[in-house]
Amino acid sequence: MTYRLYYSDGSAAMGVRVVLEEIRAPYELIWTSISMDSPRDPEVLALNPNGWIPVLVWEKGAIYECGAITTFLCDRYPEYQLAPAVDSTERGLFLQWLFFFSSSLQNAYQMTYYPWRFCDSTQDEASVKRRSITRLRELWQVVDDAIGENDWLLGERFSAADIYLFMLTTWLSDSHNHPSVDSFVNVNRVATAVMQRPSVQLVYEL
Ligand SMILES: N[C@@H](CCC(=O)N[C@@H](CS)C(=O)NCC(=O)O)C(=O)O
Repeated sequence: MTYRLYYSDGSAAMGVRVVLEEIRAPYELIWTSISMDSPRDPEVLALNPNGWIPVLVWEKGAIYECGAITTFLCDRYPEYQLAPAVDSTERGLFLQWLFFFSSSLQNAYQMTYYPWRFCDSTQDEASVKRRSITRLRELWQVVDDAIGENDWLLGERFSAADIYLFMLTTWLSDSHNHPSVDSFVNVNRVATAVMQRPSVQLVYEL
């Protein structure tokens, strides 16, 4: 079967696409606008009422949430070893980072990009934005400290959590006053290593 991925450049769908490339699964991209100037695609809204991408369609339905799709695909294709097996020691750590990325880091990014969604009045937007930029720095520091001298997030083995980490580093933006990825040397080292993978080179056109 061919997966269908609702997709836009620069979005969280890119990480899922890298995973699809890694597992060599056939897929079709459904280009979707996430511009603030256009309404959300009714097709996406029907599958994800939040209007967010990625959404992955497979033979038995559709899934949204980047971390869930990533885990789903890794588990379906264990031969590619992108996630530790359910009963392995590193499984907990793998899930920990995926959940942390989607619940904390991604949320901090959302607050910096769309501050108006997180306050009642336009006067408060600047404050939300300032605080969330600080939060972004704090959260990346947690990741940086946890990596320490390890090669990857899980220590010695590469996993899809590193792909997710790489994707999140690409969202750091000077124009939003985000910290630079260079401020987090361990994160930067892992992201640079992920960047060498052919799947990432293809999806990110590096
Ligand atoms: N928690 C969701 C967040 C997805 C998300 O924020 N997607 C963005 C693109 S990176 C989006 O679709 N934005 C459109 C909007 O917020 O209206 C996930 O991990 O899949």
